[in-house]
Amino acid sequence: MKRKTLTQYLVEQQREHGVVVPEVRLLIEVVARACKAISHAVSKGALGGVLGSLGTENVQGEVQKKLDVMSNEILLEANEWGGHLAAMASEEMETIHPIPNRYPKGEYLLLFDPLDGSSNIDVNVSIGTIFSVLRAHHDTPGQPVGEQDFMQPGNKQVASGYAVYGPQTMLVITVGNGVAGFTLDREMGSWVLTHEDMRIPEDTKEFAINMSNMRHWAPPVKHYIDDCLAGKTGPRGKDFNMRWVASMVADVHRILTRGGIFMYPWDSREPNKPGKLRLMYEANPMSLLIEQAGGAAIDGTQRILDIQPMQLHQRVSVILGSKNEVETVARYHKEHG
Ligand code: AHM
Ligand code: MG
Repeated sequence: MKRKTLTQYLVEQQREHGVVVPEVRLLIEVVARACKAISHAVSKGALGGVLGSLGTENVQGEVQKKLDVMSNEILLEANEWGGHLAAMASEEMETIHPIPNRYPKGEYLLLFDPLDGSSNIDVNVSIGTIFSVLRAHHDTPGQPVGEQDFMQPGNKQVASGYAVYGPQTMLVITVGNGVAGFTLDREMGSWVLTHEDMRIPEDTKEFAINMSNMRHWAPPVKHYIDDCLAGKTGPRGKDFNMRWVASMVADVHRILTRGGIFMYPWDSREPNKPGKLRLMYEANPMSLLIEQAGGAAIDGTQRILDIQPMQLHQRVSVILGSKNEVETVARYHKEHG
């Protein structure tokens, strides 16, 4: 059987479903090409001198790894010249990156977490790149695009996706018509459609959460996990299994493949922050994928995709995955409310 490539998939989405315009097709292909370059650097590891830290900090005060910075540069460089973007924003940059004047500008905005799961880089565990695409509703021609143009809820995303650098390198995307997964054929250098129409089972017996934070959780989350741990004879009536990779891409990829629930909830270590993960670079793109695959994504009480962002680097509590399980967690929040 001859398999489809990413280009074929996108052309079909454009022709048969009308969900992709040529600029977005180009945009996704360019992002995919950048992910190929990142994958190449990641796979070299110590041989390529890419492991370890740089000694610098990003805007959130996190120590940057060499690969965080390299991946950010690869994505910026790859996406600057194509003429399809107005500006970019990244977890690793303090403010937005408008397209330089030497290049033509387009109407789309690209946001990314260039290398997610940084704590796993040096230990050879799966990491990834997450991206989100918005349209710049920019009605003041001549005026440069500003941060304000990015302040759109996740339900306005035109496309989103991630690349996971694991035993295989895969690209998983949505352009608003379901979720498709591509595997990188390294010899051919092409993305091949291997996971058509990915769907998340509605029920699950598997959760992903960093259990070491248990004592800091809010009561509804603590109560929910306690009930899962109680197993067959407890209130949930079934035994649960647990997985935590500590790379959101890898944890979400597992859920897209076999169901489950992923949680990075608010906790009292940083009471003034709504959570650890970032709304614009992590929660929104992943929530769109999860919903497009039949799952659900909330912050505890509210649909993540409906949150109106106030800041580029805004954080959020994240609960996503199998639909019925996410609804169960929402119920625990209501009951404690
Ligand atoms: P990063 O973008 O700096 O890599 O941080 C995000 C990561 C997620 O991929 C993952 O779910 C979480 O942080 C892991 O956090 P922890 O180390 O607290 O388990
Ligand atoms: Mg991240």
